[in-house]
Amino acid sequence: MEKCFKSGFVALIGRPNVGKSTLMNHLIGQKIAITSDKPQTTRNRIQTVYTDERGQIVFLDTPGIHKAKNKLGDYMVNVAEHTLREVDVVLWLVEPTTFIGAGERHIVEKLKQVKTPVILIINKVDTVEKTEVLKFIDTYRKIYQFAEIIPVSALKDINTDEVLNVLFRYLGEGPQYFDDDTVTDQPMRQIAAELIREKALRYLSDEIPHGIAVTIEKMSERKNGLFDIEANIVCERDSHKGIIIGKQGAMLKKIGSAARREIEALMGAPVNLQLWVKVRKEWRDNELFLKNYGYRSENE
Ligand SMILES: Nc1nc2c(ncn2[C@@H]2O[C@H](COP(=O)(O)OP(=O)(O)OP(=O)(O)O)[C@@H](O)[C@H]2O)c(=O)[nH]1
Ligand SMILES: [Mg+2]
Repeated sequence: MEKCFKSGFVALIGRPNVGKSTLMNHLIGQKIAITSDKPQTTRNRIQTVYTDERGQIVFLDTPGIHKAKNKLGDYMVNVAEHTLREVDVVLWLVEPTTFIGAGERHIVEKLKQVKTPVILIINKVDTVEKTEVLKFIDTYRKIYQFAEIIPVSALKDINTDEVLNVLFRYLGEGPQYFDDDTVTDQPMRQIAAELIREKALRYLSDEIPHGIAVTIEKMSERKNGLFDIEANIVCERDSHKGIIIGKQGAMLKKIGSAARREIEALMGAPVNLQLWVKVRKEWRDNELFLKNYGYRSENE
C-alpha cells in the first residue's frame, strides 16, 4: 500500500523578537529569513518549503504582532493577522516566561477568531532552567486550548525535529505544491535586499534600523559569471545618513562586505556590491514609499 503524502500551510506568529524567523530557518535547514536581536526585523510574509518522504510543509513567517506606531507597522501587523486565517496549522511562539502581557492576550483574542489548530512553541528554553519550563506550560495552558505545547530552542536546534513530527500529525493528505528542491518563493533580489538590511540592523545603533529600507536598483550578470548589484539603503534623516556611511565610509563598507559575503554564498557566484544611502523623510508613513519598497497589502 502506498503511504499517503501529507501537505499544508503553517504560519509562525508571535510577538516581535521571539524567534519566529530563527525557528523557520532551522526547520527548513537554510537561512532564508533574516534575523536580529532587534524587534520588528521581519516586515513581509516569507514563504519557505520543507519536503521529506512524509510530505511537504509550506511555512509562512510573519512580522511580529505589536502596537503599530506608523503605517509600516500597521501593514506588518495586518500581514501577520491576515496569515492566521489562511493556514492549516498555527505555530505561536512565546518567550520562556510565566508573564502574560497585553501583547499575548491580544494574540489569544485573534486565535479565538479562527478554528485552526494552534501549537504553542515555548522558545529559547536554552536560556532557562529545565524545571522552569513546566511552569510556563502550566500558565499558557490556562489561557487557550492548544493542540500541543512544545518547548524548543530554535537557536540551539533543541526539539526542532519534534516540531516537524507534530506538524505532520496535524496535516492531512494533500498535493505536493512545490518541487522537491524548492526552498522559497522569495526572488533572489529580495533575499539580497534583506541580507543587506540584516547587516545594517546588526551594525547600526538602536535608533536607526527601524527607519531603514533597502532597494535593489540593479542586478546583472557579467559574461565571466560575476554579479553586479547596486542597492540603496533608505533612511529617514540626514543625520542617519551620516551614521550609516560612517567615518570615511567605514560603516557602509562594513555593512557592504558582510552582506556581499552572504549573498555570494547564497548565489554561488562572486558579487560586486555597491551601496548608496538615500534620505526619504517619514517614508514609514508614506503610502507611496511603502509600496515602492515592497510593503503593499495583498488585498489591495
Ligand atoms: N537564546 C536563544 N535566542 C534565540 C532563540 N531563538 C531566537 N533567538 C534570538 O532571538 C532574536 C530574535 O530572533 P528572530 O528570529 O529575528 O525573531 P523574530 O520572532 O523573527 O522577530 P521579528 O521578525 O522582529 O518579529 C535573535 O537574536 C535570535 O538569535 C533561542 O532558541 N534561544
Ligand atoms: Mg522575524
